[in-house]
Amino acid sequence: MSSSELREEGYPLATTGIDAGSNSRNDTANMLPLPQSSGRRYHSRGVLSKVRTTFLSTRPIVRYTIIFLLSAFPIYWFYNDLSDYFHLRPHFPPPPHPRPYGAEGWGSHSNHNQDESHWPPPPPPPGKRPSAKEAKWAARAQEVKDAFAHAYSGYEKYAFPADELLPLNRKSVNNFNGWGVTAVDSLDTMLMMGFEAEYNRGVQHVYKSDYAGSKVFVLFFETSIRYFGGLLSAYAYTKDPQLLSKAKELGDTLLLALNTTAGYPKFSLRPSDGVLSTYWGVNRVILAEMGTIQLEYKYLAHLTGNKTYYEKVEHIREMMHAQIDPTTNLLASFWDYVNGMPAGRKFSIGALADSGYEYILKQYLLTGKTEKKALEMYLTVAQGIIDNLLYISPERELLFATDIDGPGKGQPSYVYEHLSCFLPGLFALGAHSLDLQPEERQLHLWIADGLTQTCYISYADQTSGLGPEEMQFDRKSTLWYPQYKIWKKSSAARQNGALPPGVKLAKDLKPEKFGPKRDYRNRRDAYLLRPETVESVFVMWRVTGDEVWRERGYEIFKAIERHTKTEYGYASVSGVDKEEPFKQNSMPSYFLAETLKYLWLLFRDNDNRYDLDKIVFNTEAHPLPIFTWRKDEIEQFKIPT
Ligand code: DMJ
Repeated sequence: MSSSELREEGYPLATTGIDAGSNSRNDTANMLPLPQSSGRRYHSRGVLSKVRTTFLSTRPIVRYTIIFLLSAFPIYWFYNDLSDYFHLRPHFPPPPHPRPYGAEGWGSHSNHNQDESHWPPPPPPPGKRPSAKEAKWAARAQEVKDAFAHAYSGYEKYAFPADELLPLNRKSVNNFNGWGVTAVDSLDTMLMMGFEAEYNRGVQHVYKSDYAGSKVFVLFFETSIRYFGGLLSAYAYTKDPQLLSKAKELGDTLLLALNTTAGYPKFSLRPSDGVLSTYWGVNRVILAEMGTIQLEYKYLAHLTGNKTYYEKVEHIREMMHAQIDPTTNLLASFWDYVNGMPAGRKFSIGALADSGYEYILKQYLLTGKTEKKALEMYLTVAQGIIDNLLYISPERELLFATDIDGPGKGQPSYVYEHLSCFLPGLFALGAHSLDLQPEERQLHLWIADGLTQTCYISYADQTSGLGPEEMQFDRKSTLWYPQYKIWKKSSAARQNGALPPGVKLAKDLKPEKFGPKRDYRNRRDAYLLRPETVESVFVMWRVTGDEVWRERGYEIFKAIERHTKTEYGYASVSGVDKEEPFKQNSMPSYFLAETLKYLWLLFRDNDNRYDLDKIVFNTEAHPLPIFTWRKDEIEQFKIPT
């Protein structure tokens, strides 16, 4: 911190020398000159001998008490001040103002937003005695909560206020701007799980952070989803005006990155002077980066009434909508931020594109199903995915989503990424919340089911029980949809409870412990503590109510506990098909923000605060409350409904 920042924070600054402040000079000028050193020594010797005589003349008990107090003080002082200075222990300042808390983290709040004043709803009233089954799931939810406590306390103790904990040697790393990403990313999880003291310490850090004046290059995408989304979600739960103002500061700062000809964001920006920088090559931006800001900015537009937020991100959605590839009905992975056009013919649902698709449906849901253009767009690209990206493996009939590249309908890579395992959750969410024809709804649900089964089995297949980062499927795998259509016309489809190819009953989905029989090989055998599979497992449980999803989620959680837990936190691993995977020195903030949150929600019963009809999770699992555009917003922002 610079000295001016310290002064603004209200810290008294130490002063030195001639400039040490007016008093010191003037007071000295008015005093009589003292005889120099000798006088002072004489004076102190007299005082000291008096103290000594008095001290020795007291009773021994008094003497020992004084000696004890004098030696205890430096220890106390060291512990309270110096240890803070050297970060030997976390600093726990008191919260600025008491926050209202209900039984598990939140309760009533001011009606900043009239139309969301019903949200979050109060915690459910204590019910009847839990059944054995309910008690089992409550105990499992508690295990996840304990895991969060372990991860966060390690971070807080050894890494805060840096970004992430290095879980093998209890060091820290500033890999996301140095603004304490784990603390900010975890705020709403702490509110949900009821970690009040930890939340209060984390939010203090937010108040002190200077986003707009930061001189480091910040990553546009990661900063949006982790920090901006995290602040907005914590605000939604607490209605703390300071959080809204920090979210606005950050939102305004990130808008600088949209200063390109097409209005698409560049890869990174330096807040202090607005300098932008690219990463993906000349004039390129990826779909995930331009399409993953609509939830956050639309919510901020609604909170503040500022239409710029809406316009900037809706413009990007419109550009994407207008440039859906007519051959595939998909969105290109690369775009040109000068001419605004798609660049190349790579189509994917994984790393470069994932949340670009996710936000199309979710912005429609977040804004109370009023933005019909977003719905139309989602249905178009969902069909594009079904037609072009879904494949089925030859032996085990595993359904997977891959990417294609090249002219026309392109060539598949047959790679299924862990990152793509969010897709089934999206299809399930669409099937659950949209007004689809029964046949279409069933199709989307089957796709969700089959894809999540593959994501889950990629964990169960491995010796460690943890899923690989990338699966390379057999090149004999074939497009799924044509097979589905054939099956649909067959008599088999008319049997009661019939399932299409790629979707299995739980009893028929068996792990394959011997690699070559799996239909895929591990292309990247790391498990990076990622959430996508448990995210989809959670949505499947919510949408279908089938307990099997919870059991699968618990299996995954146990494998995480077995192989990734360290003394200080949790660690990403490589070698998922080994007895003992190799721990890497990394604990990404999304493990706390997403993975543990989805697992906790999966095991938690009877809590309507997290209904999928009330909230929408941003891509980093930060819940935002569903709202409807008010009449004045529709007029002012010119929202087509
Ligand atoms: C998260 O930061 C987000 O979910 C993002 O959309 C992509 N994946 C990582 C975690 O895997």
